[in-house]
Amino acid sequence: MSHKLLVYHPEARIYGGILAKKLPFLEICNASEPEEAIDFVEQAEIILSWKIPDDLLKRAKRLKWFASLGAGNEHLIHNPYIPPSIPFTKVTIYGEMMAEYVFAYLLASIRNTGKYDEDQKRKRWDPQKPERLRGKVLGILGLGSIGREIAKKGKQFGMTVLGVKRNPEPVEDVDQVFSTREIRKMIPLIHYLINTLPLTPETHHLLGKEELGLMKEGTILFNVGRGKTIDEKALIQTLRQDKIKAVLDVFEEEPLSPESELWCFENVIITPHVSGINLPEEICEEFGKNYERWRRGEPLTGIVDREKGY
Ligand code: OXD
Repeated sequence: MSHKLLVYHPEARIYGGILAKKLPFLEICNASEPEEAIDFVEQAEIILSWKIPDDLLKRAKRLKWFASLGAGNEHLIHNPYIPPSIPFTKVTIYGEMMAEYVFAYLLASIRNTGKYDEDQKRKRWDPQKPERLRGKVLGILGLGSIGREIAKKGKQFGMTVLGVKRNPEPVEDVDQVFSTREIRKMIPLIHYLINTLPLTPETHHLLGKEELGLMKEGTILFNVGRGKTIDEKALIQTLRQDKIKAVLDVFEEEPLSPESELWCFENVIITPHVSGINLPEEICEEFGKNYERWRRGEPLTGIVDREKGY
């Protein structure tokens, strides 16, 4: 039986093209603008999208599955046009590539790559010893698919891995799991703090002045989760003291305003929300496997828990 899939995304044709080859029995409408979807949406049983106008979504009266193209779905979680009775799934493949991002900057920092680049430009031979990741303490906020992949890589580098999780049960590759309430106990113990948290009412500004003030001298803070989980004003104040460093991929407002003081710090690296890359082949592979499960009536992977908010 053929099912009707609406792919709504600026790159819908790329996604739809891959899916048409993989799942030839699907009837697919690829749309980047509402006008392209308006006739099809009423028939659509599955929508694959991340940002879709309400005016379009509300017409999807036959919707049986909303498959998000993103990992964080705070903007969709309470959308009244995605009924609670139908599955809502998220992409869960970002862990490996986001771990690559984190370790790219961790390794560059520990092995002094910036210093050697500068030395080379000046023809300077200065064998000042770099450090090692082995033995360093990594603290991860959020132990979902992304946090767990970062933990796994941390263990491979011989690091001690600590983590914060809403329900602090044991997690593979994590030496000690703290509850969200115990976050202040963990922060002073670590060399690197990696924030992978989704945005929910509980995580909004979870890292504020006090938590940031607990970081020991030289700690590097990474934010690859959501900008609003860190109080940006408090972060700017902390960074002014030049005690910690930060690698920031997400911000309270994106794109980051040219007026933001964050651009001006020497102890900050800024990247434009690229730690998880939308790779259509990988995303379609995950969707395709889920579609087969859906067709067979089996439980789907990546179900969003709408109570928890992620
Ligand atoms: C996401 C993203 O998919 O941040 O959540 O890109």
